[in-house]
Amino acid sequence: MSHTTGPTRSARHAAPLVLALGIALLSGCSGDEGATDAAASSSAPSSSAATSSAEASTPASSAPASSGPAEAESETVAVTEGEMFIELSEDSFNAGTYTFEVTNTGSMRHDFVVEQNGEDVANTDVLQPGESTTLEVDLTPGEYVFYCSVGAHRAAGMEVPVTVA
Ligand SMILES: [Cu+2]
Repeated sequence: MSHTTGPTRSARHAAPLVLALGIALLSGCSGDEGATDAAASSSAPSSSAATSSAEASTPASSAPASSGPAEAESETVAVTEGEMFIELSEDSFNAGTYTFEVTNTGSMRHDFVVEQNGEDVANTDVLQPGESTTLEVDLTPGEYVFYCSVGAHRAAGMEVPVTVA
């Protein structure tokens, strides 16, 4: 009878080195200038809720890729539609809840449809020229296409492929 020896437990427990990278990208707010960075005692981004108020719709144009997941909050994305394009104020999407503010700036009717992995998951009503509306969508990781379903607009260019990380 063979008898195996008991497993030796090598409980290595290396304490993870936590690097607190406080990258505060303060895009210039309109109005109050000359606000110096008061990096006084804001440390420890622990599990407590980082309350960032001010749901200001600041379309940060081409912001650098933010490293690391931010807090899960609803984000507002401006969607501008016209003949024959769809323009987004955001070009990088992480999983979470988004509020799309869709504005039809064209002279034709357009709508806004969110397609995930080939299936429509949300859409607005058809917007008349000059109309706007909002659409709240929970984005999960995957491949999306934002498009207009009116006529042959999608084939004419009204589609934007989006990858949600
Ligand atoms: Cu359209």
